[in-house]
Amino acid sequence: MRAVTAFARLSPPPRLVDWSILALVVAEVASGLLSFTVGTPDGWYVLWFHRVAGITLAFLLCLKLYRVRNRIRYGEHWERSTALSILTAVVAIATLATGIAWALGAVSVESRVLYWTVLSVHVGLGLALVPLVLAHVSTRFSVPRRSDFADRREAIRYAGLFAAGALVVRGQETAAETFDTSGSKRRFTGSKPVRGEGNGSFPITSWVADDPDPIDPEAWTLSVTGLVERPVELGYGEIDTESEERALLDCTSGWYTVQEWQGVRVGDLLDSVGVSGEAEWVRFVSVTGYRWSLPVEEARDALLATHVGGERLAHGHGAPLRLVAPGRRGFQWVKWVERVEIREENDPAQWLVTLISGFD
Ligand code: HEM
Ligand SMILES: Nc1nc2c(c(=O)[nH]1)N[C@H]1C(S)=C(S)[C@@H](COP(=O)(O)O)O[C@H]1N2
Ligand SMILES: [Mo]
Repeated sequence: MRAVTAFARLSPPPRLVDWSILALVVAEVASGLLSFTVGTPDGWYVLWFHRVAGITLAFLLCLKLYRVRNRIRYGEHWERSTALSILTAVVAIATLATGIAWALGAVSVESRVLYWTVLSVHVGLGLALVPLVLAHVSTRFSVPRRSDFADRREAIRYAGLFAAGALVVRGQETAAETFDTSGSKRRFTGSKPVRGEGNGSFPITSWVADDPDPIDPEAWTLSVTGLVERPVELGYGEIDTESEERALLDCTSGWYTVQEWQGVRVGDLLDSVGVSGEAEWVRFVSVTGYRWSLPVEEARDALLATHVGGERLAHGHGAPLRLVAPGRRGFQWVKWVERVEIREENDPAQWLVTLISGFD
């Protein structure tokens, strides 16, 4: 108990705690979503910040809950906003708990809530937290004062909290490296390995709602159009399957797999149609409308795969043809590709399209 009191005495002033919780929630959602764009280890710091700020937020939340404990326990001054406050606290704790459980390896990729991994539940809770925290703050609005920020002691306290968060994260990593023999090693993105080869060895995942009917390869064609000299439309039999590449597919729902992919190198496809000088982007479009664009130079190294692990692609994995984009997160590996468009412009609307394609 004395330790708790000492901890509470270290606490920054209540108004400052409240505003920093809000700021950290916003920073967590921003860094969490930004982490979805990170596919190669040079973006490690986005995840590092997310983890450290998450632990710092957990400290601050403890301080805050300790401060308001009597109000909760005795139900003093129950108002309509009290229910909102409690809901906000529950969702905040659940967000932290799912994030920490994931990082600690307390749950695996196979632990599902309905269809979702615990990491996806974490993301959903995190998104729900934003409107809750904003509503909660607006019912108990107290404007921050200059003196809240001007105090050097407070700045030092906050730096200390953040440093403690960084120590916790480092300690967890060291402990995992030392004791974790269960093979639950995460990538720097937080994703956990799914082992095996071929169609049956990794999950079928749609970003949101894409679920087309199986495609008859005989009735399907691939068109290559846009800023090219000789647009073409290829049948399944005309797709070259000579290029092979071992590549890592890392889904934002928290799993990754390394597979041997086989198909046509996009660079070879581009050379066969003759790309014009203004070309900057290559857009891959699915039969469902789902699409993603890559810069031309990067696209050249990508593969349009017909096979995985020596087997013809299964429908769920994008047959007859799916994009394999090493270094990109899974949601950018467009499945069921039917159009390749060479363009001058990038395509910001792709973000929205991937979220809504598949809904009628
Ligand atoms: C809404 C968007 C969010 C996304 C996309 C997201 C994403 C992630 C990811 C990918 C991880 C796994 C990191 C790892 O295993 O190393 C993670 C962990 C974590 N997240 Fe989030 N998150 C979001 C929101 C939040 C929010 C709002 C909070 C805080 C309230 C939070 C707190 C945490 C914590 C504490 C961890 C575990 C850190 C650790 O112990 O290493 N996240 N999150
Ligand atoms: N057309 C289309 N392509 C898609 C998706 C989708 O929903 N529609 N999901 C993406 C996501 S989120 C991932 S992780 C990978 C998963 O590939 P898999 O189902 O072969 O494992 O496909 C990507 N390609
Ligand atoms: Mo994904």
